[in-house]
Amino acid sequence: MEKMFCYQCQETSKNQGCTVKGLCGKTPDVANLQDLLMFLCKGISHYTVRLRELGIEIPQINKFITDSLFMTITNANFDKSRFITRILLAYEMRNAAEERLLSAGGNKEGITFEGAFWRGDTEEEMAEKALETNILTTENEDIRSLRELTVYGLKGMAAYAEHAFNLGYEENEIYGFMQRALVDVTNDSLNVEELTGLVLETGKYGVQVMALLDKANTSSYGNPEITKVSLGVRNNPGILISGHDMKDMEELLKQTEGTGVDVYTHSEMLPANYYPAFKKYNHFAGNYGSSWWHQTEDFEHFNGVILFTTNCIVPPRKTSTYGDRVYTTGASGFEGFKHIEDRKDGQPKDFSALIEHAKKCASPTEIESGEIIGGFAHNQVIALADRVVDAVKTGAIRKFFVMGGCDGRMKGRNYYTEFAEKLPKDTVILTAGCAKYRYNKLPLGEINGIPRVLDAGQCNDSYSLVKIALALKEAFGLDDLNDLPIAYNIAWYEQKAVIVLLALLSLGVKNIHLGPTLPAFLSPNVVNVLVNNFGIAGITNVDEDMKTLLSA
Ligand code: SF4
Ligand code: SF3
Repeated sequence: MEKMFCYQCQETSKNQGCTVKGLCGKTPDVANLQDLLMFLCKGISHYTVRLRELGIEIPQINKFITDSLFMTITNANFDKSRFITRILLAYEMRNAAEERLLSAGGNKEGITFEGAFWRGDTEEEMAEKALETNILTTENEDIRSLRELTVYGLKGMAAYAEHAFNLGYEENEIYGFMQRALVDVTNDSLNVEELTGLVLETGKYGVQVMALLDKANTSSYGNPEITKVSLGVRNNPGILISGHDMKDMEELLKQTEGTGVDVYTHSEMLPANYYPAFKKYNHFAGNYGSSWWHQTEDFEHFNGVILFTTNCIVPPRKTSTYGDRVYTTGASGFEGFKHIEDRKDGQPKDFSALIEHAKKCASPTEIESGEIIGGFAHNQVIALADRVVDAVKTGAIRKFFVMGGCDGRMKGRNYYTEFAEKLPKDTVILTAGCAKYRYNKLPLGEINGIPRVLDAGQCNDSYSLVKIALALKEAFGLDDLNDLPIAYNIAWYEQKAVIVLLALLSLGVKNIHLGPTLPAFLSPNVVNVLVNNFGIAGITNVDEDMKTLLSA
């Protein structure tokens, strides 16, 4: 028997599955503990779904399940001890849900899913159960594929729900869906058609959660605005913040003000530079380095302290010198990195240890200079709508290319750099997510003052791209989003990209090209469903895809 099985990300071994150790660095024990945590979350959901029928919400459980899903996202958390603690907590949550159900007059008849009652306290028992219950035990590959597609969508959804929660925004309807879907993926009576429906429904809630997060971000920090972000360095010591969480960003900026420590963003935190509430801080120094997987180089040169608020963590190399300068918080974790505890009683997180640490560090070594421009989220682009529509009507802009999503290590991802370079000069790239680092520093120029790369923000800001597309549809008086001069050439890596993809499908977007490889968790039949109903396609080579996408 395999030591583990995981095929949730684009870099999965041989594009089939990691069975010995994760290519991401996830060890089999952590992989199995993550599987077990998912198994228990499904078990807890069997009770909460019934509780909800009685009108009862348990906020602590909603939060627990959301956080647990998020923690199992690729590259978020590698810390075995955190998963063991969480599994022990899951038993308590499950007991609490069961007791509440019975005391409210509900019943648990018919709950046969083992995760709703299994308990094993030793690590060995946990590992064994995880292997006995992991995804390979669903034998039918199409059912397995649709179940996992749903669960990965839920993981992405959970990430966005947690960021919104941190800003004081939540919707019980979203938690309700997540938990119902966790139950549905354990239901052996659901057939391929019904599960396909569940996948699409997941996309619908994906739109809802991204709208919620957009509201949370923009109400808290203002609408992103066009901003030139510095890529160089200053002379003070610095803290480099990575991940996606804006509440952490806010608290870090407040707590570092006047300390002589500058704050820089890395990878997916770059869009924090576009928010008015953050731009006002003089010690917010810009962006340092590139997308997540460059961290092994970037962190080495940064010299200061690094804070991970979420994925994507890469285990440091044996020869690296920065491990003791890295901190995690929230859903992220890594054995050997220090962890900053969650907020308690409405108080901010305490970043003082990190700030004191940073003061003792050397200032960052310059690895590049200059600026990049971003901040083209929906509000800003819609404010420019007249110019954009004019440019399309006069033919100055022939087509938009949505090239959002994730970056990754695979060599073939040079495709996206080459694609951006070869795009005709009368085309504009719309982007969100860390995929942009493949081309956002290229001199691609402008069209009538409109940059040829419009960065809307983080992966969750793909919602902005949808809002932009809807506004353009209206401006052009079209009935169908697919009649717009927009082509989709999206890169994926982890599960947030899965929820973004499902959200686009649920909005009726067709003919999305997805690369650099199609997900290993899509069975051939499921791929066929996606091809036949949505025109989904993989990528081939730059010239051919360019021809296809330009003529579509
Ligand atoms: Fe493998 Fe990706 Fe799973 Fe890591 S997250 S174990 S690389 S499939
Ligand atoms: Fe990137 Fe991890 Fe997906 Fe948020 S930071 S897009 S890969």
